[in-house]
Amino acid sequence: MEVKNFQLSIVIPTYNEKENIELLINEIRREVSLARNYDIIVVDDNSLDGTWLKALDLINNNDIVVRRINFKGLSTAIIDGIIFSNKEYIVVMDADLQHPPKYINSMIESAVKKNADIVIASRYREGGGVEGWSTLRLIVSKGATLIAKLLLPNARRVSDPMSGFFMVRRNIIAKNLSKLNPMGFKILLEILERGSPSIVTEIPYTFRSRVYGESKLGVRTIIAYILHVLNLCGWRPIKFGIVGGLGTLVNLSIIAFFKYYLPVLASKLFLLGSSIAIEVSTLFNFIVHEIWTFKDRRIGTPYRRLLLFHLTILPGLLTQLITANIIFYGTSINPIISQLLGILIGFPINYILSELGIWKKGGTYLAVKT
Ligand SMILES: Nc1nc2c(ncn2[C@@H]2O[C@H](COP(=O)(O)OP(=O)(O)OP(=O)(O)O)[C@@H](O)[C@H]2O)c(=O)[nH]1
Ligand SMILES: [Mg+2]
Repeated sequence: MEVKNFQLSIVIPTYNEKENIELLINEIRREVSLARNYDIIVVDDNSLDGTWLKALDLINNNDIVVRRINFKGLSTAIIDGIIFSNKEYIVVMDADLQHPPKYINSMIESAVKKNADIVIASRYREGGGVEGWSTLRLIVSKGATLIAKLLLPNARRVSDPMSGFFMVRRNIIAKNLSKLNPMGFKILLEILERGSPSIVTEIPYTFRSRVYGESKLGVRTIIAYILHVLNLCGWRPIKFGIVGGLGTLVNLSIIAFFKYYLPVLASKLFLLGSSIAIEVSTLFNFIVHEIWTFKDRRIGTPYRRLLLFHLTILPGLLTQLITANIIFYGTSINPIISQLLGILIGFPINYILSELGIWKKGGTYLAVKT
């Protein structure tokens, strides 16, 4: 497709954005110069301030205002907006002027040039940024991005998987509608993981600060986000933790068995006894990870993974040992708590090495072009 024939809908989810929607629609009309043929779809969840009514006043013939009654939720609003479109590409953007419409022109250019399925407007690419964020807000955003990147292979491939400002080919949504579970706030993550896009590009942009209206971000949003990411990664870290706990039980049961039935292995030959217990529990953990935690990630030979798994135990154990000792000697806290903290800090190290090194994602990776 050429730039001049670009077919575009701009989907804007709104909740109590009466002051912003007028400014935004005017700015879109002024700034979006590359697409001649675009329409605007506002999806409002029956805002108390009557945003939908205001939007109805502002739209042209081809535009749509959807007023959802008894529905609430950002991601479902976006998906509903996309379903109303009949254009090849959709831009999704917030109503609160944080996503400057002028960048839609660069998104169109990038989509045409690279034949992209998704174009992400990224705050974290060189040339992009954020305006007016507190340090806390920056930490929350960076922390959330890091969690997504650790747990989700496609999120790892792009710089700003949490962006709310992006362009997507409508087909990606239409073809995968039954796979998408639009919970939470971050629909882009869902599309990256479940929409099977092949080509993704990114353009840098600067996120503006909100002038009118209130942010809907709060503790509930953060909890919903964590549940969303866990859902997308098949609850892998939780499974990993359960296996670790069971492995510890196996380890201790073997020592108990030796104590009663082979006392020599629990006294004079304790080094041998405890080595056997460690090895058996390591094998136990490995087998359960293979058939449960990472069953969809078995690429290459199992021997290679088994060897790597043995190697990764060491850094985790070392971290555990060092942390527990620093805490115990440094703060003279109860030794059980020190040990527990050691285990808690060793756990992510083990998990990360397993996720990134041993049971890596196989198959075709999404191509990121810039
Ligand atoms: N239709 C609909 N829109 C929503 C809902 N929640 C938020 N929105 C809209 O989604 C966009 C993003 O919401 P914001 O509250 O700005 O979230 P944010 O941009 O992550 O947070 P801030 O930076 O603090 O503004 C805005 O246009 C909101 O009006 C909802 O439940 N339904
Ligand atoms: Mg906002």
